Amino acid sequence: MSLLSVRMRASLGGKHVSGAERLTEEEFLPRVLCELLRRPGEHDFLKITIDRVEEVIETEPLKVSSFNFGSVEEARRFAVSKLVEAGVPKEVALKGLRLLAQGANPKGGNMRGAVLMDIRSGERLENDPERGVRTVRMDWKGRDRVRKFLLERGFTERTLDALAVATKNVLCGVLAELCWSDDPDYTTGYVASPKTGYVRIHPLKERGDELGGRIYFIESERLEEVVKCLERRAVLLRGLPSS
Ligand code: PML
Repeated sequence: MSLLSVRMRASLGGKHVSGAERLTEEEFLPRVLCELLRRPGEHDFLKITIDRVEEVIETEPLKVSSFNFGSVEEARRFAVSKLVEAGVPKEVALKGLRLLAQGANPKGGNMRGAVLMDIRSGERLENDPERGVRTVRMDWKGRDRVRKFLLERGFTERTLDALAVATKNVLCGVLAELCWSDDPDYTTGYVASPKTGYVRIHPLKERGDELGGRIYFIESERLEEVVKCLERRAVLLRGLPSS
């Protein structure tokens, strides 16, 4: 099946404000473009990249579970326990958590992409620690139907996108992921892994906190192969999410 990969990035005053990924058949491209152009809110720069992908892998989404806590501290403790369940040594999980909490960009603040962390030693593996790595070229088959399904059950559009990212990551060899948003108003994050599925955790940060991002725990020997898959392979999620 030949599909088009469509990527949108928008920023305001040099700061990233919105991004989106779609895999679409050519006949639906005008509709997808209109939707992506409506999405970013206030911005002064917007870039859309389109390229054709010849090979697409289909997979089912990770199973979803949700947990609510009374404080960020409790929620973070739970996130660490889920990372440990996924096979991350506790000290490495704590290192990942601290990094996200203090801003993983060595120049301060957030990174543009994800941190790659060796699951055994906690060493950072990305070539460019400001940019990190981006999971791209993934989407839902029947996106509108899945979106409606999730929104009706109290999930958000962010869950739709993040579940696609997390599922593709697992397929590419990411052994565990920790994520929370850099949006100061969005405090739900998640841990994802083949073992735990997609575990939504609330609240992983305080409202108003602008720090966030993603840590991918991987085996350093597989670095090249994992990055190539995250950046190049096209993945379509099929079916509705289940718990
Ligand atoms: C969820 O609600 O399922 C968690 C989504 C995390 C989104 C992270 C992001 O968009 O930056």
